Amino acid sequence: GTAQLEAEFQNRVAADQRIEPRDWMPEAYRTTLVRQIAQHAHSEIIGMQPEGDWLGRAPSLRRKAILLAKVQDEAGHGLYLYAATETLGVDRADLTERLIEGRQKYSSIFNYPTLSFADVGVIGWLVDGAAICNQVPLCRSSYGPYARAMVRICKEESFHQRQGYELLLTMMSGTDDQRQMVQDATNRWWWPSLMMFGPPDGESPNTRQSMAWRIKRHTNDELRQRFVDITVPQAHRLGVELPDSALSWNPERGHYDFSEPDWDEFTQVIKGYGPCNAERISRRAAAHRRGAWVREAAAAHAAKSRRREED
Ligand code: FAQ
Repeated sequence: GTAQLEAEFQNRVAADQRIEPRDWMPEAYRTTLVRQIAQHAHSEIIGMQPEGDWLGRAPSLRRKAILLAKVQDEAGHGLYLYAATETLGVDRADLTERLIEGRQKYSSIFNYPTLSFADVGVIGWLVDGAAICNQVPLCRSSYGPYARAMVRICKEESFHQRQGYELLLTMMSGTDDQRQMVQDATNRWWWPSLMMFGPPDGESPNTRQSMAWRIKRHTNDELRQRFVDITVPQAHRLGVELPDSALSWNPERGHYDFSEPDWDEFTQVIKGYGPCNAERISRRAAAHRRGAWVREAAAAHAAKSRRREED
């Protein structure tokens, strides 16, 4: 009966064995995976917009080639992640509808504007840096297709982080104006980057169950702390200041202390009232409508090929 299936499932998860698409799984496990993986996929696709805005204004051919490769990687990540959700019995077109109608979320971070080319560097450094902290443990997530997708994604995110940091090192050895641009971008992206890890543990309704199922391996606050500890020395090396006067090494804890982000702002942004939410979704919706004929043509072609094979 179900109780026995449930017990076998829990034992496999506890033994760190992977759950695969055809295995029995509790309905709530499936629903949680669809929620998290779809949200992750949407984030990758919406996340192409802030940096994509600079493709036509990159300062050199080299910078443009690097940025183009990064933005294309993000499209690829979205595709693997949509494919992973489809193994759970949902349809990608339906997930896109849910995103456009505001019934599914995407990461809060992509609702802020990119005001200068320094933002491209800071997104690579901080946003991809945060994404790596959050995603490396997901390579050991209990659901096989998600964990395997994360392996390649994390390798590409490392390249993204490095290109951002290298761009910032270059700008920091340039003019005073360039250094000022980097500082300004850092000031604007620091707090939203900390919010990427989700609400504080005490206000995170999903963490406990997701950890019991080994979908998540660490709490939101643990990963946020890890990110701060990794990033502070990188800021020193760059010569930029992180905009938090409370940031200091705590020898007793063996970690940096830091201030709380503005959680009211976070709530507003995930409810749809951030600076760029409306623009991000309306562009996504327009691209989806413009692509309708491609999807129809591809479906017609697939149907025709199937009929030919049957004949
Ligand atoms: N934004 O109970 P929890 C990238 C929602 S990286 C929006 O703690 P959970 C790479 C949460 O969904 C970005 N919503 O939830 C890139 C839940 O609402 P729901 C994508 C957020 O799932 C870089 C509610 O708050 N990465 O794209 C956020 O246990 C540069 C309560 O929260 C991932 O998606 C937020 N920041 O933990 C691309 C990683 N935080 O769904 C381009 C995978 C929380 O019940 C350029 N996801 N919420 O309505 C995860 O690790 C987890 O889902 C968390 C949230 C940690 C994000």
